[in-house]
Amino acid sequence: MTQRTLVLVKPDGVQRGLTGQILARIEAKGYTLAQLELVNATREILEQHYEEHQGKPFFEPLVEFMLSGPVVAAVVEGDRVIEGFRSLAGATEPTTAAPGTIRGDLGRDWGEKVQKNLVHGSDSPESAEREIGIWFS
Ligand code: DAT
Ligand code: MG
Repeated sequence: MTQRTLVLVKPDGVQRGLTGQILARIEAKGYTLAQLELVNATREILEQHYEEHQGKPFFEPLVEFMLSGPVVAAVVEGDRVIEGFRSLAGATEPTTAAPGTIRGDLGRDWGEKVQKNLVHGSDSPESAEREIGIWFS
């Protein structure tokens, strides 16, 4: 079942010079980069993108973090890519994300109110289509 997912390399990944490594892992896994762009997010984009998290204690720190520098937005294609990229990314918390995953290998906790965990990946086909529409309209 060929799918599309939205992947973001978050500002920490771009600032740390890890974009190439992260995209290389996606390509090495066999997925296809269908669209790719370096973007300065806006508050409006982020409030839509993270609407499920509005009202949570980390929401404002998350938006501020995502506004702190450019992000790389990509549409990635492949069979079961939504699940596959989430698996490649690892758990939300970089401290406990499994070694071998992007977050587990390249991320850590920085003692801040928001987890800076390098990447975003859509969590369902519905989220993927919604998020692709926000970032690539
Ligand atoms: P994911 O990015 O693994 O899908 P999520 O959708 O639950 O995780 O949360 C979005 C982002 O918000 C996540 O990548 C990092 C941050 N975040 C989530 N839960 C958090 C928490 N309890 N404390 C700090 N930051 C958090
Ligand atoms: Mg999520």
